Amino acid sequence: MTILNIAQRGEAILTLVTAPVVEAEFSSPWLIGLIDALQDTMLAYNGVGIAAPQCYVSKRLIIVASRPSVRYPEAPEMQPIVMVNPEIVALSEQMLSGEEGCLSVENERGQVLRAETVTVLFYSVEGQPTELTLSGFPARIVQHEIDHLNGVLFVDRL
Ligand code: K3U
Ligand code: ZN
Repeated sequence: MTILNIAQRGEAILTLVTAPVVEAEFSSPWLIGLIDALQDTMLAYNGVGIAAPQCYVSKRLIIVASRPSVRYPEAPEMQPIVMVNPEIVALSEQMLSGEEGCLSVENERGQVLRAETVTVLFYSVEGQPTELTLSGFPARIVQHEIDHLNGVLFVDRL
């Protein structure tokens, strides 16, 4: 098990637009090891998502792992989904405000307006493309994590 350090608000790494994972990196031991370590780190810090730049790796890679909790009792239980080079290809016009927190912003939560439904195109660790439509809390997590890939924190949206 590898627990990585989490960058905190104010650190430059969290403000960068990250680089795509390139073809030669798919299925590589480096990428597989990074995904394992991100997953271990997300679980260790009780997160429902994580993005590579939060762990000082400026690459377009996120994990989304919705589950019900006291704050989000209606959230669906999902197996963690690894998304390499995720791109939002459609957003609903319907917007929803909901509470967010972040492992990179200690002791702050806020209401953020997000699209209720998103369609996201992403690649698996092997480079297999998938398009997925998510609504509600999982859609919120995807938008929050893709923001991290573009150097944006939820507090920038308050
Ligand atoms: O808000 C958090 C939470 C933890 C357990 C159950 C429900 C919520 C912890 S913060 C979190 O999980 C972020 C992860 C981060 F920092 F990597 F982005 C993801 C997130 C939480 C809430 C809304 C949207 C995204
Ligand atoms: Zn975050």
